[in-house]
Amino acid sequence: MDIVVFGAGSLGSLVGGLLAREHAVTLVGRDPHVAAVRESGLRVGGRFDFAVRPDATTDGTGLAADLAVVTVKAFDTEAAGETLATGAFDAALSLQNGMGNEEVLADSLDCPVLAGTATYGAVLREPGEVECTGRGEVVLGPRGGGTADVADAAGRAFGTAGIETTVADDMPRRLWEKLAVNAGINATTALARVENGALLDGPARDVAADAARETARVARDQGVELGDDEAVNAVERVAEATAANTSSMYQDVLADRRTEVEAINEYVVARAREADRTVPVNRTLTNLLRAWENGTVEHPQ
Ligand code: KPL
Repeated sequence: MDIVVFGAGSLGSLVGGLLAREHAVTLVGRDPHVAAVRESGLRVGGRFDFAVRPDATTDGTGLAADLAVVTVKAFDTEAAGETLATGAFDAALSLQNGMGNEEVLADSLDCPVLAGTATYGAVLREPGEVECTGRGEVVLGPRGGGTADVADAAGRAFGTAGIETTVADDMPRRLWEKLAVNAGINATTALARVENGALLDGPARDVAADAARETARVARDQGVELGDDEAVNAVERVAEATAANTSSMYQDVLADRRTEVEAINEYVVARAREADRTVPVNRTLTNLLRAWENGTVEHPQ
């Protein structure tokens, strides 16, 4: 399959590297990473140990492929959709944190857009080198009905590349469960400056569990059946599988970059407000991250 991976950050580089073992992959990202991949290939270390030579470019316009896998930060989704719309794809798949990314992509793209979640741990160690810090899984499926064959084909492409993949027909619930995982893990690890495994015991554990429980309650307000215990168990499962990982939000804080708090904890706060529900833990996490961004990041919004 011809696959474009749009967003060569940590997760995009890991997924792109794994896919490149079986498929013709083009990574779209930024220099100096793209320049290093073009010159010497992409090394995938940590839980894997191999090197591949995918195509790599900083210019995502006018590309064509069977599948576009979108791995950019949630706040860059609209721009990604507009750039991908200048090319031609049979299908697109969002593998991003936060909610509503598929809808944003579908506004720009003519092809079917699949929803997806990924719980692999990944850290870009240096240009041209990504480390897999935890084997998780990819879950993907149609956003609504009607694209099951497209989802099956994408699932097969991921599966043959050795990526643990489930094709699901209940993506709204899966996306809320992943939101609960990110609401629990990302802001907590970023603020406490700890790796994901620190949430398995110790003082930050309750913060993560409470943020996940609040998210599950808001999911139920939205008509999605996600139990409190399911959400907390999902946080624990992912924290265990990615114990050695620096969460993507902690990586952002370490690099003084804008975080995805708006698409994660702040999204939970906004949906809760609509249902007259208070979510104090998500609100506190949001406010602390926002305060840090306002004092550190040049243009947080
Ligand atoms: O999605 C992640 C992230 O860091 O953004 C997890 C799965 C929590 C891995 O750290």
